[in-house]
Amino acid sequence: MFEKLKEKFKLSKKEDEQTQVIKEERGTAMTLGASSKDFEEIAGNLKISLLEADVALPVADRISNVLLKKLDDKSIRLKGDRNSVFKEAVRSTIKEVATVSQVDLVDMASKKSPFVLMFVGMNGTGKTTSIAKLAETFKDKGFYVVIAASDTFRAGAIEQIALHGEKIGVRVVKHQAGGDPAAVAFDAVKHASRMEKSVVLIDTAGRMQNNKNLLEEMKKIKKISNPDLIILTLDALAGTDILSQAKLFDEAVNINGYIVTKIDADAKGGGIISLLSDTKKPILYVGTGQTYSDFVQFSLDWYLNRLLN
Ligand SMILES: Nc1nc2c(ncn2[C@@H]2O[C@H](COP(=O)(O)OP(=O)(O)OP(=O)(O)O)[C@@H](O)[C@H]2O)c(=O)[nH]1
Ligand SMILES: [Mg+2]
Repeated sequence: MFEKLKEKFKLSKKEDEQTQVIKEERGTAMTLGASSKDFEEIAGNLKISLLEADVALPVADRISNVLLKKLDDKSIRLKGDRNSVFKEAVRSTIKEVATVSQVDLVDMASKKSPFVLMFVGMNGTGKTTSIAKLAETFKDKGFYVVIAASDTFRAGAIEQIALHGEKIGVRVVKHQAGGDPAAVAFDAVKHASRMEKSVVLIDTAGRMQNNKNLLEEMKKIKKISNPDLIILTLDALAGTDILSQAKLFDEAVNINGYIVTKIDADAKGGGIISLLSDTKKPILYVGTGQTYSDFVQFSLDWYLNRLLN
């Protein structure tokens, strides 16, 4: 990932001139000694690379401006060769615009029972799969997990989540297909409230931007189940579109955090940077494949290591 970005850490000068770009300062730290023109070229190249990696334009602008400022005021003083200096410059710049305070779901769940999470998102973004992965995570930590099969809309959805429940060994509360999804969520919360250390994961139907009925239904599920957090699943492959999805769902039900799925299949990786930088809401987990264990608690350092190394 970010192959082009790595390429563009290089200045267009000859190698012997380039070594002049870094000069030693006080015998220990290196500082960048290139001209403003070089800095503009570096920041401009970074912006192009970010756009190619699916970072949204205003966010790419913001990041390249922050980098330019850091280079200009020489606030970047790092040890190492030129490439690692630039890499660290890019890393610290992205961190400056994309750091969001992290939320630990397991920790939150240990403080409140039942801990209720409602999952929303567009069709096929990975709600059901992520719920299964999270169910296993909570079960492994000793929680009593209840899944609410509140996608009563799509044919086969109830059977799909019931099968996951069977495989993982957690309870799935379900009604018949076409039933009221809010009633299913209500029953699941009621059942869980009789158990200690319990977690409720509410699966919901996938909805498109233009589907008013399903958007209204989502608000009703929220009202009746009163979730502690509403989590939006986003498919990394949607690229820059994930920002508009995040805004749409946030306007409808107020999103608390994200799960970004399919990052194993996303060669670009920039959508996550836009999402964090623009919305300042946390990414809780990322999906890295189709099996239950392909699920990683998100941290920006982990992600940047993946992108830049
Ligand atoms: N490679 C990969 N595939 C994933 C990941 N998460 C989910 N999938 C796949 O994406 C497809 C859709 O996943 P679902 O969990 O059914 O998505 P959904 O949001 O519940 O879909 P609807 O209920 O139809 O709205 C399935 O084939 C999953 O196996 C992931 O992290 N990586
Ligand atoms: Mg589903």
